[in-house]
Amino acid sequence: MKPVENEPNVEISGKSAAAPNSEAEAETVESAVSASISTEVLPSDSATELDVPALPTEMLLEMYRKALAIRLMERALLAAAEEGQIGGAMHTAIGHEANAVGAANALRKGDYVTCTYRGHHHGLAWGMDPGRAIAEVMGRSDGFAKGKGGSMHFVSPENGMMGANGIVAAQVPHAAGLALASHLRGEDTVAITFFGDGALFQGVMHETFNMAAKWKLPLIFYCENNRYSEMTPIWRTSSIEDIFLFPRAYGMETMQIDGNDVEVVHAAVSKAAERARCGAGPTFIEGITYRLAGHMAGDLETYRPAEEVEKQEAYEPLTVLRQKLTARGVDEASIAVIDEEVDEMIEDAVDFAEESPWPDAAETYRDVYV
Ligand SMILES: Cc1ncc(C[n+]2csc(CCOP(=O)(O)OP(=O)(O)O)c2C)c(N)n1
Ligand SMILES: [Mg+2]
Repeated sequence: MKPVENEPNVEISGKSAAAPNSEAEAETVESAVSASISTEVLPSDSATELDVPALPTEMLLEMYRKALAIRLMERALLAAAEEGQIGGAMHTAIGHEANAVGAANALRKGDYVTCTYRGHHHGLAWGMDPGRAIAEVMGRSDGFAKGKGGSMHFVSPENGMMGANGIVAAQVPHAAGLALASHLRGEDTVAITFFGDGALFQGVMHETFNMAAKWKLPLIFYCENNRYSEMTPIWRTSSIEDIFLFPRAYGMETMQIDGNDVEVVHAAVSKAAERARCGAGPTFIEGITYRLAGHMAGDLETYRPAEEVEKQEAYEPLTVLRQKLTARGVDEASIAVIDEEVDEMIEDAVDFAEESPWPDAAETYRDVYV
């Protein structure tokens, strides 16, 4: 087990790097910024050796289209939030796209997903329509939950998207419930649950690890390790760097992979799904990734240096995908055509959402359990 490296000589006080979101507080986190996360963009030496078959070019093109749609939708949502069009907190998954797209393509229609408040990418990867998705985040009546769920409660059961959750780790036992239901009904449906590195230290994670491993539930635990919990770098919260080693204590198969490469994610999730469907139980996957935008709309990002973000931008999911496509003979012009089509599709989706009416006041008490 590897201890956290590069642990900087920063005194941990009550006022840590966890609350640096105002100019006035920026100074207090200066020391933390100068000793931010390791800027490695790839998994550590402990990364799992995985057989990664090359996916057909047609599939890669579809994945590129989807990942780009997610990216452009997220950028549009950030802009809308800045214009004051979105109520409440809004977190984007800019930089995390490959985790969602690679996983969704490795699973079947009908397989379930649950995720964090940073889950728009999972929604789109699971087939949610961008126009209705944006409408939901904007609180409009054409949204998937009639505008009543918003970003933090992104949900679309008809697409297998069983819910985002604003409570860190709460979506994880929900997925175990879905996996248990599938098991009890004798179905071969798999559930996958996405969570962040920060969720790993919630008690409910460990209760779920134990139960899922003991009952051999058809469940995939997928940690999108972006190495920050809100504004706190991972070295402040974890005693070891390779967090995929934690669930091994529960007798679970684990993998640490490159979460910025759709083919690697696809290979890992395919393997985990195969195990789940044949009754071999859950698998824990740690996808190393990076959040290129702030933790949420309005984040001043005073807790990390710009150079760190720049370094990660050189190895982000869309760049990796474009390089793969070029290496397989897809020319720049064909990629530019896709870029234009997806751009237009997201512009239309934004227009649709903006034109969608506000929910009727009478909706307030509908769909509410008493
Ligand atoms: C139970 C609970 N505690 C604290 C919070 C406040 N909070 C919101 S996001 C977050 C950080 C989570 O980090 P991570 O799991 O790494 O996910 P990321 O945001 O990096 O995707 C925290 C602590 C919360 N929402 N729920
Ligand atoms: Mg995180």
